[in-house]
Amino acid sequence: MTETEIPDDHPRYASLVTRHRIEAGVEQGITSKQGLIAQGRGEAFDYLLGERTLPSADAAARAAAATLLLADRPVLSVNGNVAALAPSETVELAEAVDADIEVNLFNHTDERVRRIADHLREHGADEVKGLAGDGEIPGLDHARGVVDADGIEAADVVVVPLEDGDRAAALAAMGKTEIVIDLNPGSRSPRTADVPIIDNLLRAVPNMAAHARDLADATPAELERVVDEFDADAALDDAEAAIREGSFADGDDE
Ligand code: PTJ
Repeated sequence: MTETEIPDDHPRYASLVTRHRIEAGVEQGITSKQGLIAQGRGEAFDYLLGERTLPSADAAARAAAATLLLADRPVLSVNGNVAALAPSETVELAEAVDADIEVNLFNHTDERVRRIADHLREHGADEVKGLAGDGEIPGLDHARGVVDADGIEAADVVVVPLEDGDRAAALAAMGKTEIVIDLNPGSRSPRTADVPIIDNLLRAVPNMAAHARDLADATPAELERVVDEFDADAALDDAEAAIREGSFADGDDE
């Protein structure tokens, strides 16, 4: 079944579209095979969350948008899963907050960086960083620490969807303000983040862009208030409680 053949009244429509996009990403050489496994983990957590954006995740997306609007050099980091699942949404978010986009891979190959950069350009990106590889995240081995000197290395705020815990910690040690999107509230990366968004990136990225557009005319003081009112620990606890207390009753119709 192709994405256009999935009936949109299918009870698991969103999940089937997501699987299709990840599969297509692997076929196009954009997504790593490990990305399939990561997707499966994410899907399990999303299922337990009820495949919805919790109010606490919406507050996180708003705080993330405010943080990005206040930033001097914001960068959106894109890996093989993000590129396959939400290329246009990522480009729209970058436009809404005036951020750079950088391809940054856990399983780095130059070929995959190039393919992802081309894919993002096909979805409207003007400039895509990550091809220079002339900077580093200190404390990681070379392949996992390679970034662009005028991109992630110089950024003050980075959005790292689906980041691994080591790199999230290394970026925090560099003094970056981190916004992490991850469906697992127990994962080390959202626990390291200044703003953890416990939501599916397919919902979180457009939601951040919508909040950014809504906050476009806010003063710096108003944006700072949005950031200050957000409580990262409470958001993580809320997501964990939703997963632990959630009902399995609605999800058995696959
Ligand atoms: O393209 P690369 O080489 O950079 O590799 C990217 C992956 C994602 C394969 C790599 O970073 C990896 O192995 O990630 P992990 O350690 O498997 O972590 C993936 C995390 O993302 C898990 O906590 C999942 O719950 C979460 N996740 C998966 N899909 C989504 C998600 N979170 C939000 N939205 C999703 N769609």
